[in-house]
Amino acid sequence: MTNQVRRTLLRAAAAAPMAGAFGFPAIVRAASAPEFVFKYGNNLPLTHPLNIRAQEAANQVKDASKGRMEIRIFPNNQLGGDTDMLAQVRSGGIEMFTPSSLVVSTLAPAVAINAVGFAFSDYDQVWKAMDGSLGTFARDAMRKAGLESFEKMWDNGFRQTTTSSGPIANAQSMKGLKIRVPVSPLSIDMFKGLGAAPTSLQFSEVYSSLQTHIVDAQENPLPIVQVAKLYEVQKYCSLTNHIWDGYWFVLNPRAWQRLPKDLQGIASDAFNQAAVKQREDVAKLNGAAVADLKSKGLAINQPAPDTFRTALRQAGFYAQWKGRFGNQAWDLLEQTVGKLA
Ligand code: X2X
Repeated sequence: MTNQVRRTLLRAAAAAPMAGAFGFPAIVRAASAPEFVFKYGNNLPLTHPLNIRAQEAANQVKDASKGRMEIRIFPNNQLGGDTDMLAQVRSGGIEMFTPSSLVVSTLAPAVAINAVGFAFSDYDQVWKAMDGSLGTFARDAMRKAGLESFEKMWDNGFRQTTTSSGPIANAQSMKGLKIRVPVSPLSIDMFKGLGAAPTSLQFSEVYSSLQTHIVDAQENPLPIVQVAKLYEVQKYCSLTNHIWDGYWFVLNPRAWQRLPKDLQGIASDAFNQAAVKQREDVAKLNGAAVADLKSKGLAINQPAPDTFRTALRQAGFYAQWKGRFGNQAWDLLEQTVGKLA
């Protein structure tokens, strides 16, 4: 029994001196049960800033709502992989989920617009776009596909390439590389455009598929290479910076609409504030990650970005995806990053 439960029981006992051993649990439940319980699933280990800040936000919601609302976190693919959680949050099996926009794009293709290869050059550009009209555009597209979302996006990071086979020095080194990418048509297409042999797998499969050499490479931001311990099953890390990726905090729309306005306000304030702090955490981790991963045995190199962009242009990648995303999304992206195609 936790201290909290013990105290609650004692308080209930004091308030109901006549209750027998049997009536007692019912009184406890009535006194302490939250009116709204939201289950929140994600794909990352508890040590990632996404989980640390989400837990803080959940605590804040519990306090500010005086216990009326509780958010229970299920980290690390406990409820299934991304594809499963995306289905659950749409059906209402869970109320909250943080998919990468790459993953949302299987449902609402235009939402992956932030992940166009080599579009963003730095975080100033990223947050200007995602806190501005590109973010609004993506949230509208998700709403049309049956998902509410909080306003602030959470950071995953600039994606880097790790391999067990050799460093990526330029676009040539991608030739034939067996690389795992998320379940995302954009990622598959981009790596095909670079001449690699990409395979889509959910994140829950990544460590084991690298370990058993089903694939030789994967690509993720450095904090994920750290917290998921991918350095144990990879030798090289090339700072390709090919995609900027972030997490949308999505909600089941019916569960969201059932929440009274005051609780909606408490929850969105808590999670939007937590998102901003989480972005700072990831920035700090990025600053220290190269040294840390070197000390864990990864050989790190910095390829020049130009050969990649050129290879993608020649493969027709930008022209094709401009068509697939549509002019509105593409123009909004180019407003921040400049001409791509
Ligand atoms: O699956 C991945 O690689 C991850 C963890 O970055 C995403 O959620 C897209």
